[in-house]
Amino acid sequence: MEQTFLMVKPDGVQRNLTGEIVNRFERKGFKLAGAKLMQISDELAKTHYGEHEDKPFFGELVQFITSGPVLAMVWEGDNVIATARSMMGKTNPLEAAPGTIRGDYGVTVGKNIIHGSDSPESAEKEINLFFGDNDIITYSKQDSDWIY
Ligand code: DAT
Ligand code: MG
Repeated sequence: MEQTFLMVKPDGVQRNLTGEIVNRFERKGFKLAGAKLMQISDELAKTHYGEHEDKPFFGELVQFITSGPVLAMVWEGDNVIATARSMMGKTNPLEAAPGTIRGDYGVTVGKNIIHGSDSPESAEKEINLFFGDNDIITYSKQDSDWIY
């Protein structure tokens, strides 16, 4: 089944939104396959956001994502990559629809609460960057027959 990498950013952790965010994906019907609270190093931040290294906001982005603990997670389910992106809302919270995480809780593009992989390629890359094979749990849940 498809997996994606989701991360509650430092602002989400500080603002006590981790429970709310986990709750949304759990209640949607997705399955948590891995999670860890971690402090991202400068090196990991630069690798993770490597596609943005030429952007004017890159320095600010790296500084922000390393400014406090994040909750890194792997979530699993049918079409979880695209569905999680739509549950997150647009990058700029001002454009994110109400009902989405960024639309409900964010105000600025710099502090937009959550990261989510944007394609199968980035999901694979990001999961491998943040998690080892032993950190990801394969298990069955009793609700799956009521979701699929
Ligand atoms: P997303 O996080 O929706 O995948 P992205 O990959 O384009 O968005 O950018 C990564 C992060 O960089 C984004 O979550 C917030 C920050 N960012 C993007 N555009 C920005 C901008 N114009 N000014 C400041 N920060 C920005
Ligand atoms: Mg992105």
